[in-house]
Amino acid sequence: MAAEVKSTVAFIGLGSNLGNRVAYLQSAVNAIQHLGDSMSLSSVYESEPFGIGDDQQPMYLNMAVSIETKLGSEQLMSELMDIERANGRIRVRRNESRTLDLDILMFGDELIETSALVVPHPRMHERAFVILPLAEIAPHSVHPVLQRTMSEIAAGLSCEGVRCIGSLDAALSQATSTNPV
Ligand code: PH2
Ligand code: MG
Ligand code: MG
Repeated sequence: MAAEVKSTVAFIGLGSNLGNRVAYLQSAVNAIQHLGDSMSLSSVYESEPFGIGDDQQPMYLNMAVSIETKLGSEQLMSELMDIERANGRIRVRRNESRTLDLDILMFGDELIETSALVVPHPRMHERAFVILPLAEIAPHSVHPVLQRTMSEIAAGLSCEGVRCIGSLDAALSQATSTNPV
């Protein structure tokens, strides 16, 4: 009998601040769905670009998803980078505006530190635009380094300037609806 391939619950942060941001998030969700089972989606949050030092950048939309996947962490990252590229992501400079950013936030309780990938995401616990959506879909998940739950981390962050705009479906219908005459 073939050995069972183990599944891991991966948490992925999605971000977009260029072009039709909601459409890029939806496109990413559709693609990520094919990488595993039992996907959960957070609401969509809007915030100013954080920690970039360029106040000319457009506002971000962010959300988080979880997926139970049989892929390994490096394979998953490579699939996510393909999805970024398929959605028009061009990498020139660090922290520039992007159509789509997909980050592995946590991969089960694994600690990964290679030249290609650092998990848990080293700055996730400082960023309300990451932790608020994560605390929504996984309030009791424990950060494998800090040993605190997502709700506990969220409670210690200032959420000022991070606005929940509702579900992805609701955001999509807002973005495409026309004003009645
Ligand atoms: N991503 C960054 C830097 N700053 N700010 C917000 N609001 N949302 C992001 O996704 C984001 C950011 C680098 O990945
Ligand atoms: Mg990234
Ligand atoms: Mg990022």
